[in-house]
Amino acid sequence: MNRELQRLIEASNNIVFFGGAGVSTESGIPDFRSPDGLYRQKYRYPPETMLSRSFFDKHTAEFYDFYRGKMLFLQAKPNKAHQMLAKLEEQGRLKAVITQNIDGLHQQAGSKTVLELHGSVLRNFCMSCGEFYPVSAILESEGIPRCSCGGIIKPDVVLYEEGLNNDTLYQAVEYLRRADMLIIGGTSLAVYPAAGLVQYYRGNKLVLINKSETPLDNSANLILRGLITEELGE
Ligand code: CNA
Repeated sequence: MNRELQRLIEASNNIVFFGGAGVSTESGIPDFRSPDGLYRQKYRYPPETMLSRSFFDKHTAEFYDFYRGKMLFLQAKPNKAHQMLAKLEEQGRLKAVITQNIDGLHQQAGSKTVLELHGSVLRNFCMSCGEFYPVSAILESEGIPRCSCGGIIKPDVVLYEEGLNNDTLYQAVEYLRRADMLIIGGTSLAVYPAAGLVQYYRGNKLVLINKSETPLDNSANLILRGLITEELGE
């Protein structure tokens, strides 16, 4: 772990971590905006379109082709950054992980308080009767995944044009308001309203770990440009 970051962590007991896709790239899951990210690849439509609610409603089969191939990485394992966050929580220093990720890797690493702003690929529901389905129901089906009642199964993932869960937002704001240290990592801070949440942190220990520039660089007390597993990991 970076020495200065370690010093700040050791002087804190109410840390919140706010992260994004960059936390999981070293687990083999591509992010959106890195040079090898999903947004730099060519598809028939831009990824924002293919991951939008109106695309899901109008072109459901095509949505699932894209989703199965590009959003589901079920073999991925937590990396050293996920593991360190779980350890800091176990030590009582870290109170919550607020994530834009939908991959479930924080929980797999042992984190307990994980606020998933954009949902999770691991939870799926029938749009007609509400029946729960594991991700295997999406992966193992062809075309449009259907419930036994005939309804369409939809991942519990927030698509573009959809709102965020209000309870999750409220909890995130509460954790951020109370935090004595905020570590932001692996996010371009480009996706709203999620990125706007970090404004609720009012303290003077704001650490940014990101390979590339972010709109918050000027406000950070410490900026680390290395890989998140090296800056934060053991
Ligand atoms: P983003 O916009 O793709 O930004 C990722 C940021 O992380 C970039 O600025 C990179 O420079 C940086 N980065 C990438 N790898 C590393 C690394 N190893 N160490 C340090 N920095 C790194 O992704 P955001 O999360 O900001 O955007 C929000 C979207 C992406 C959310 O809606 C997510 O649901 C969505 N997403 C999630 C996943 C996932 O669950 N793993 C994967 C791809 C996209």
